[in-house]
Amino acid sequence: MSNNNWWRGAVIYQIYPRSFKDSNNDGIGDLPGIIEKLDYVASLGVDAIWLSPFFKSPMKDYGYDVSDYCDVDPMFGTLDDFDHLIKRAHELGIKIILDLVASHTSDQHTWFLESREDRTNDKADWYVWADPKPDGSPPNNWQAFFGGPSWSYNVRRGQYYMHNFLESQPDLNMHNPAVQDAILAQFKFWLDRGVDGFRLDVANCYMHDPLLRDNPPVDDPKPQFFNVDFPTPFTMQDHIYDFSRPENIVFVKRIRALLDQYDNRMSVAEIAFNKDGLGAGADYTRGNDRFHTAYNFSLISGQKASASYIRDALEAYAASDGGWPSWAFSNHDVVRVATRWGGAENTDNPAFIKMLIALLTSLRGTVFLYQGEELGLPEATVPFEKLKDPWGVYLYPKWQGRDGCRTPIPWTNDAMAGFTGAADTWLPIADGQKPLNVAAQEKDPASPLHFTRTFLRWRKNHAALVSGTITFHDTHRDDVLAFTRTHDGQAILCVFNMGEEPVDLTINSQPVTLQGFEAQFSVDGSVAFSSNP
Ligand code: TEU
Ligand code: CA
Repeated sequence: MSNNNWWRGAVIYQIYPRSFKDSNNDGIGDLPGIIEKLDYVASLGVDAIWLSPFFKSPMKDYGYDVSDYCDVDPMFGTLDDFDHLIKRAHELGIKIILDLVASHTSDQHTWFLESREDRTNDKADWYVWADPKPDGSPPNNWQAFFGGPSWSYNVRRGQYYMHNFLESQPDLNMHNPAVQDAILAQFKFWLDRGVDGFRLDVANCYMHDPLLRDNPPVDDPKPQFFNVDFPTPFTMQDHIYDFSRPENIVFVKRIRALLDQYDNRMSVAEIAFNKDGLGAGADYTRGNDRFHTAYNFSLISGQKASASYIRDALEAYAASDGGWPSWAFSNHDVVRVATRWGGAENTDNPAFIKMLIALLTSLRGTVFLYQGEELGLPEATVPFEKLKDPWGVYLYPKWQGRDGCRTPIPWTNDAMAGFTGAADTWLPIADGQKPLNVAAQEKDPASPLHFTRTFLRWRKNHAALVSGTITFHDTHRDDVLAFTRTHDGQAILCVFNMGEEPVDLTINSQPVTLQGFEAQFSVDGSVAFSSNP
């Protein structure tokens, strides 16, 4: 049966393959490990899986530096393993979305190895090359997100190449139509293999400013990311790329046209570092010929659970002329929501965790649940000697980087948490996460894991929660969020108490009583579901 809109209101489970399940005891998760756990994923009631990159890679950015888009890195398995994975997932009714990192490649990709040879080879302008200034310094003042200049010198060509991230992640020159064609061919490889869609890594970084203009200086050295004072005297993005560069949208339309040649495929764009924040991605999703949806950053950057914050983010996006929204509280780049919003007091309060799961999956949009979020895993603390994320190593101790959300999933209470038979893992198993292991939660009917299953099943039977409209209500307090979702005459009042004290209030002239951290759903004036019955 054809359902081109399956992704609207879908719950998509993000798997970070290195840390999900290790099948061959080398301490690193892999595709056969994911296959072993597909029944578990299906049991949650999610619709699809977003797989973070498993392509061939020197792993300088843990897979976001691809050296061959059309092969599986041996660390993760083989193409055969991938075929088994997708076949089994489809049997279980789960779609598979791949993470395509098209803005840059690894410096070990054959395209780059060829491009850097000289100034005249076939791929000479597949990357962003520029001559030094007369004094030998980089062509302009652009700064890389992961620190230092965006330019690295290559002796063979006597030129600099541009990279938004690591020196080992050279930026493709997407202004070159041959490069666009080559990237589209990589998409096609996976579409033909049956994948259901793509998450497009930094899709707004595809096009740089061809005039290579300097970025303006930062007026006052204000924090730029993660409330960390990012050490650069220049704004990083202004002229590197522009969120609505006409050439970028032209390329986006080519990607969409390719997807539209297949049935039921979707695209979700990561529009990162977007200065207009709340309206993230509108330009990229407007109409029917751009991306299907864009991953909204508003709720993964907030520092506490706040009704006004969440409402503002959803209303601001709705007021933009963007397409269907996508929301997440956690991913492999940010502090896990249990810690970020829970703080020291509530991180491990199951009632708080359940309320968050209900809240995320009740928002109007497609929602992304990050592995371990269904368990309520807190952020791990990884000691400096064990940090892997180059960004964290660079900014430590101001910021410990992205490893705290990337530690292995605790499946059991065994020494190695049932993740691996090896004596050591690529990132340590977090002690603080172990008590929340899957086996323990399976035994506890009151666990966040059981709640996730129960709620997602209930949600599926209530179309208003999947695809209904959303209307917010004034609660006059920042710890209570309330909205109604409506579809086909069915209206569900959804109320979330984000504080630990019980509350009594009137919403839409209906009296509502909530326990601490309760998520409550009412149909026709009576409570139909509660996270804290
Ligand atoms: O992320 C882009 C990126 O750096 C942001 O997600 C950033 O972490 C966020 O805006 C902070 O608020 C993507 C991948 O998700 C990331 O893992 C890669 O390192 C990066 O691209 C480079 O490919
Ligand atoms: Ca392994």
